[in-house]
Amino acid sequence: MLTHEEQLAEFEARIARGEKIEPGDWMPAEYRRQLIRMISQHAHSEVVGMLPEGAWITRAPNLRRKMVLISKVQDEGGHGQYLYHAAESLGISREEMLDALLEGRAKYSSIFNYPTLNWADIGVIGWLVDGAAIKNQTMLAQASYGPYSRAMVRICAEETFHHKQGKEMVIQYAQGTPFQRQMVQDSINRWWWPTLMMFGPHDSDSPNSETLIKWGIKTKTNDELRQEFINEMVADLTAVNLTLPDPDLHFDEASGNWTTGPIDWDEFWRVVKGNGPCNKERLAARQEAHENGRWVREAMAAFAARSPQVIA
Ligand code: FAQ
Repeated sequence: MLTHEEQLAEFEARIARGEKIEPGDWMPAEYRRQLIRMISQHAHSEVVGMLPEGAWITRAPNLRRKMVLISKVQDEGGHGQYLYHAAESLGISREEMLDALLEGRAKYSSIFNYPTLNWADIGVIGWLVDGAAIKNQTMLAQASYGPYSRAMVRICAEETFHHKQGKEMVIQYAQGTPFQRQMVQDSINRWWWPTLMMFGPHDSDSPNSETLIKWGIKTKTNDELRQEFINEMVADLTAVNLTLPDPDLHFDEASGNWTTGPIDWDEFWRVVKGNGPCNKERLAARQEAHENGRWVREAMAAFAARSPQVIA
């Protein structure tokens, strides 16, 4: 029988060797807690993330755009499913996670509390928001917890398609009519700062990063990922003659990085704490969807009770 210290040493040695930790394996309680926290927040983000884009399905300008958007929104729902399953493998139930979301106790990504005000927002979400999500999730595909890392591999493949369709739209509108150009620039102006906030607080204000990095859940910090994203996006957006809403943005020769002005962390925390532009609307939409699906859950439960062998 190993002592706790010996189990911990063996667990950390496995992570150092690059082995995946699987659901039945021994793991410290704090590793399990961190993963449940992060994966459930991530699952909620995917599901709530369907709302801002879903609002434009009926207003898509043509059939091709409508089909792509429906398929993207459906993918996000599927990502939520993979992630809820990954979290369930750690011993939390789907009901517990959904109750926390529906009662307003759970966090989900700040970005989805902003409104989609024009059609170009759909392209900008694809290029910027999915771009930021992919940057983070490509890292998480290396996470030490097997079910999370495998879910990320699959999700990243689909997010890459989302990213490309967004990029195609933004480039087309940036080179389009004066109205299209103005529409896409307005969208960039509104989404740029909230997208940078998606990466989370600066490293000095990120209480979870140290533990996540120690146990191989994250391999890069919030600021490292944000900087990589900024460097790529400034180059890409300026190449299509779009501007960024930051008078302090400049290239720093010494570090080789694009440096932004200060991020408005008061706004970030307001949004995270439930007081962003759309928090109440998003929560109400999820509550309504949950209520409308009650009969499906009840029918499934009744069917399972009558025909357990079919369900098995
Ligand atoms: N929003 O100590 P840290 C997507 C919270 S998926 C809200 O730095 P950590 C797909 C954080 O939870 C996008 N809360 O935290 C899509 C913590 O609070 P807690 C979602 C935030 O975990 C695209 C506190 O602040 N992706 O977009 C945010 O080390 C298009 C202190 O922060 C993921 O969830 C935030 N932005 O780093 C769908 C990826 N940032 O829990 C539809 C997985 C921080 O202690 C359309 N998650 N907080 O009470 C992660 O990588 C990390 O959890 C971070 C935060 C990077 C989000």
